[in-house]
Amino acid sequence: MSSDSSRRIQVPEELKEVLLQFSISFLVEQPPDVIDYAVEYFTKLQAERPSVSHTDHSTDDQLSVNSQDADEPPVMASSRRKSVFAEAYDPEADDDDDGATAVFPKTDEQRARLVESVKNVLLFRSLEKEQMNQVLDAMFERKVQPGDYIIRQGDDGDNFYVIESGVYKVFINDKHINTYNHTGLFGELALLYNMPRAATVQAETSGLLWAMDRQTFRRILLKSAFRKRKMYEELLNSVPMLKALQNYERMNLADALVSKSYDSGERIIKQGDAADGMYFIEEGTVSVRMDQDDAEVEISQLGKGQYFGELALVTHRPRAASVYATGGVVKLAFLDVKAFERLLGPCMDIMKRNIDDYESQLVKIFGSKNNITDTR
Ligand code: 1OR
Ligand code: 1OR
Repeated sequence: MSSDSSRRIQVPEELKEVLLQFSISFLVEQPPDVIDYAVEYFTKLQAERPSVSHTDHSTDDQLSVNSQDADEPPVMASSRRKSVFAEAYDPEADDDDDGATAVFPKTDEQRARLVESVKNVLLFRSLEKEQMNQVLDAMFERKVQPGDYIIRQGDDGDNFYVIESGVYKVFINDKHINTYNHTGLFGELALLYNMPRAATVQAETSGLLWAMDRQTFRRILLKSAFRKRKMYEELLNSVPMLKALQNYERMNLADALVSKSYDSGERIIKQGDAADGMYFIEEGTVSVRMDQDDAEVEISQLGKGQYFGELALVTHRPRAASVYATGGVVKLAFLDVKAFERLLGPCMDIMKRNIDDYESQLVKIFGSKNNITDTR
């Protein structure tokens, strides 16, 4: 009967796969416009496929993790094969709030180790003291042996882990893509975006992890972490230099940023000072000025999507210039020097090239090299 055959419409596997991967990338990246993103995504996919073929695509074709151009967008989650179609996700509407969080009693010694391990966890940065205590209470210790699988790609997310010790390797489709050495965290993505595990994580050595269950993660951390990644997403996508980072690395950068505002005329950086971090401009403009014969000369103006304060961090020298807020309130995202060193390695070459530019400009403006980059 015809009604029978109409019920048997088959959705081709390839279509399912492509749409699933697109949806996951979309949800992870949260671009402002679905159509624009789709055009960009599929154009890229088309350009990247080796040849036109309708046969089975090996997932590796579509993944090519580390070998891509710096600016490719939709890579990150492309390997998730197992379904669980992540529905459009709004953490504000999310209500996982079901009673008290678990408390795992700890000895003083354990608690001290835990506090030490979470010290640099960026996701915890914006927590209030009370929330931080809840987080510490809810974490439990897990010992691992070499070869143990902590997370398997495609599984549903149960825990999120902070590393106290041990080396952990990350694989996507059996390809080694990342390594954690005795520090860091993993397993947050599946809990944050309500999606299957993006990668497999395996212990290379014995080690110690601090785990937090899904409920606690979602109750205490989800909204703040999600909001922050979302808030800085547009900014980070608009800074050309950061195209050298993978999407996942940009998310980690978002966790590390701290917002700061300055009124027009306020000094943000003083020439000659020691450096504690760098800035990305979210809104407004700044004026870069250099001391010259007892006066300050403006050498540059910078606006939205640009950055400054990197020079002293790269050269380990005092600030080469002063920077002032100009024209209305200036909103900046500050990255401290520790996070800079940990997270911006892949951008170092680009920054160094820009610094070479400063030097040639310096010669043009002042007629001589002012020692902005010479190391003593
Ligand atoms: P999860 O809950 O999805 C696997 O479980 C974890 O591996 C994941 O959270 C991250 O915490 C961690 N892309 C995706 N996940 C990664 C990556 C990664 N590295 C570590 N994890 N990439 C590596 C970036 C240097 C991007 C690969 C394209
Ligand atoms: P910083 O950490 O030394 C001052 O603090 C910042 O001003 C510096 O990092 C740069 O990010 C930014 N020469 C030196 N620093 C500059 C320059 C610059 N422009 C912006 N900064 N020049 C201007 C080139 C158009 C060359 C000097 C004439």
